[in-house]
Amino acid sequence: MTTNKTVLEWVDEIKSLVNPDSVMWITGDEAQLEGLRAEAVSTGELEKLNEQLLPGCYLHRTKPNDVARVEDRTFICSREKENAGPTNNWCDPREMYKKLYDIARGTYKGRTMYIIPFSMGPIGSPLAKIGIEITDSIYVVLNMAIMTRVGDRVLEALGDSNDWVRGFHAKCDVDPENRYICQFPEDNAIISVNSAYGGNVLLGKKCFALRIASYQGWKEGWMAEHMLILGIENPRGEVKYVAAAFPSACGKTNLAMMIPPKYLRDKGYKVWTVGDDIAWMRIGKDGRLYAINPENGFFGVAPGTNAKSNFNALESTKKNTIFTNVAHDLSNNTVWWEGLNKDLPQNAIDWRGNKWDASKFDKNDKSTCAAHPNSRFTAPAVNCPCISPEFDKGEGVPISAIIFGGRRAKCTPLVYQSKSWENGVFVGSAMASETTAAAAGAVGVVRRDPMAMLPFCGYHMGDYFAHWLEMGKKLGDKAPKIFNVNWFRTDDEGNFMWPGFGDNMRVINWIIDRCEGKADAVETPIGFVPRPEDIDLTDLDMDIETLRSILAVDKDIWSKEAAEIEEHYKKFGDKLPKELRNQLETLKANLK
Ligand code: OXD
Ligand code: MN
Repeated sequence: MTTNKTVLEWVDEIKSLVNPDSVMWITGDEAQLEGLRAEAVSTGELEKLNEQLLPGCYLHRTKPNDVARVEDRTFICSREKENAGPTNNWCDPREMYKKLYDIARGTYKGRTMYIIPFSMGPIGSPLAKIGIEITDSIYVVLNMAIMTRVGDRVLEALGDSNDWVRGFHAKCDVDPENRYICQFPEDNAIISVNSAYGGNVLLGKKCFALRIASYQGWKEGWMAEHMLILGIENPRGEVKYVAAAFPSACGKTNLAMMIPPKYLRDKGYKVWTVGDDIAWMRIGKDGRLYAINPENGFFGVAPGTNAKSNFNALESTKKNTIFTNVAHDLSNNTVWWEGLNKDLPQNAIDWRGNKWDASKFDKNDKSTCAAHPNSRFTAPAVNCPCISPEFDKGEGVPISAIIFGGRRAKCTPLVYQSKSWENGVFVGSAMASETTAAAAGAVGVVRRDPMAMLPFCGYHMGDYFAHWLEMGKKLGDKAPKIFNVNWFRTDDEGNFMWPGFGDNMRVINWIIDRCEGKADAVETPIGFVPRPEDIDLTDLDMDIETLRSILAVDKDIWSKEAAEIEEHYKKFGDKLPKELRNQLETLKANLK
């Protein structure tokens, strides 16, 4: 426990609001967590999986109405509406506190109130921050114990400080009509009610590490970004780090854990995972940008994960993992999901808890799936075979390149380098992805998702762009170089033209060579694009003409793109930094 008055007062306030039967402080002791696992198994909240095949692993099912983040019920409750900006839902904080307290009042009756002290980032790291989550869900406690560092050590590190984030979660009746995920940036506070699904209730993740932290970063001069962090070791043993932001469904976890092609492995290239979802970045003493992954585990999408698509992610899930909404294979008490392998389980329970009929499975009809398309694994980062030796150190890793990307069938080339930091911020601000058949709604619709932060920026996005520009000024010539990639160019029949997965390493190598001034490129209206011969195609069944075509920048397509960016920019009004408007004008002029 703690003597920190700010903590004790808040805990008392929430306790008298929710009226629990009992209170438990999470200490971080394994024995305490083991007791909670046993309790959750006894109530059916968790099912214990095969101890030989999946030691320490459990299965959980959420309510069918509670399977994903809910952007339409997520609010940034800044005091002034203007500060939430045009891309967030906003509500007056006084009104929202009242509404949420009314919803949560008395709802812990008959339940335990768990108090979880947690650190985002290695405890004591200068880049780490502390939070406390109160919850009535054992599932939340056990997931937070994987995704963050929890327990007494955190309270010791906090001491008497008031610099911590208040996270309050109440499951209530898991009623979608009264579900709210609210951030109060000026109060360092988060309240989440009526959900029990990961992204809405593991408050350290999107709510704190992105929405609240992006606001803190703006005020304190650092950056909280929706980025993976990857280390690439060359045969001389030198490791260079890149951070990359892609919208959902663009393969962030895959890139974070990729396995290089054999010819590169044979030469001695290695890949190290620092993070797969979030990067906190600060300027270090030497003036470079340093990044940590504030998380301690992976909350990854299960469907599509297999030994070929992401061997390292699959390995990470083999022990001490919590699976949510995947199928339960009763033949050996393990788990299964679409894309794991071709052996459809013949004796399985689907994610809704019903017997699954493999003979009715149609891969184009989501309603016949055994696992929910957004089913997840919560796996400890230490399980990952390629976890970086720097992961736990806390000093952060120096970032050489920042990579943006999205899913674009025709427009964006395989890779290009921006012409400057400002130009790179422009590229990030215009980032977009085309919807796939995997998501609800029309296919091929372009969704603008600046820096992949659209649902995660805790303040006005115009101010966020200005903050990026400001960071670039501070970094000067030590700033990482900014690139854009697109693994998803298609031919006229709609087939992907680039193999992706581990072969993306060929592109990453060009990026690193560019950072070191070693690789060639040609200047185009949008930035520097490699010549086809600059990308190493060793052992790849791809002709140079195909590569040339996916590196091409089509002026007509880009003129339409510039017009769309102009439209996209309108919503930021006066807050759009003039540097970005100038960048757009320069692009238009370059395309003439
Ligand atoms: C995630 C997301 O779950 O970005 O990481 O939606
Ligand atoms: Mn994410």
